Amino acid sequence: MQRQGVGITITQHILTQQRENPEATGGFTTLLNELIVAAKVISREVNQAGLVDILGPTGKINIQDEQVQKLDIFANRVIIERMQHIGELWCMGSEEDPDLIDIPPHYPKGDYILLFDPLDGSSNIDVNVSIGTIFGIYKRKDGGSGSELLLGEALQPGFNQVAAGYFIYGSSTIMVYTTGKGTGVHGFTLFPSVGEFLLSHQNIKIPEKGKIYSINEGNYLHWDEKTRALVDYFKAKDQETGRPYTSRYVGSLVADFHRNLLKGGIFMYPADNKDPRKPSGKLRLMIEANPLAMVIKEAGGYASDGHRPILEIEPKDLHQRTPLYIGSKKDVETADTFISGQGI
Ligand code: FDP
Repeated sequence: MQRQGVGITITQHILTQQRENPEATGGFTTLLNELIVAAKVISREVNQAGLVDILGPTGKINIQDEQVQKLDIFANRVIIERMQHIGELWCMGSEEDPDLIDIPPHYPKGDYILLFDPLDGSSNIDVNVSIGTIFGIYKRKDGGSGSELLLGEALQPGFNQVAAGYFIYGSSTIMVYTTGKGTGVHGFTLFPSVGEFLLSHQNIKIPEKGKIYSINEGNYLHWDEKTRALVDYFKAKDQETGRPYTSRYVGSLVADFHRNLLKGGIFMYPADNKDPRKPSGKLRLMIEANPLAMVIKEAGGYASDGHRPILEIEPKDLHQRTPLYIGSKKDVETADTFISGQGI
């Protein structure tokens, strides 16, 4: 029953889902609850950006060859420190760390694997544009019984995720998550005065076809002809198919994704020849693409690398990159037609 004047809290929602699953032990609920606490701490710090000395780069370069911002480091540390003690995790993997992060020996271990991007869209930190935390949760592969931390146990295709979602630190702080299998995608908004995430977006469904295309068009000259033809298609005039689409690109994946999830449309980060070390584009399969692909699938949309569903890609590396086309089902199918076929 909904409590008068408060609404459904995220904890209430997770507990209800747990009760509906007879096999649930409560461990997963503990895991999500602790992640939510970490996000509240990050949200508080993001809201203070500019007031305290947490803006700006540290001068360090992370393993993705990007400037590490101070808030990135803070968010990474908060998540690791909050999650390592709960006794539910086998290990973690972060965008900021080259290798899997083991659980310190003085804490108990569990069977879940948490992969996360602590602060996505970090180039937007200094300019008050929305940023976010992305997470995907897996279970240790069947048969993984030894205590040694093996990368092979964590490298699983996205369809093995048991939950995925993101927090967006924007005009308000919102958490969107799904546990898949038809349970739906739900959004919760942080009520600062209550200190709780309250259900604000129940069972989100993305329109089958949208009107927005999101891509960094400054890379146009670095794309192959198929990619250029695809983007030209969305910009071309055609009344019957509702073109031209509107262009919207924030440059924070989580913000661009969230807008398109609610309004419909397609986000694209294709392969390009900008940097020979990153021929598959910029985004990471395990830490960015897979969690959002699980969310979009559950919301009725689709995610692909232009040739196959993102969720079916067998990962070879924790930090491997992938082209990403994600959003309304029909728009992503159009992208596939251009990228892997002859176009329309
Ligand atoms: P950022 O480098 O600011 O952290 O994956 C990182 C990401 O942002 C995404 O959030 C965003 O969609 C993309 O990179 C932006 O890349 P471009 O600047 O190349 O458009």
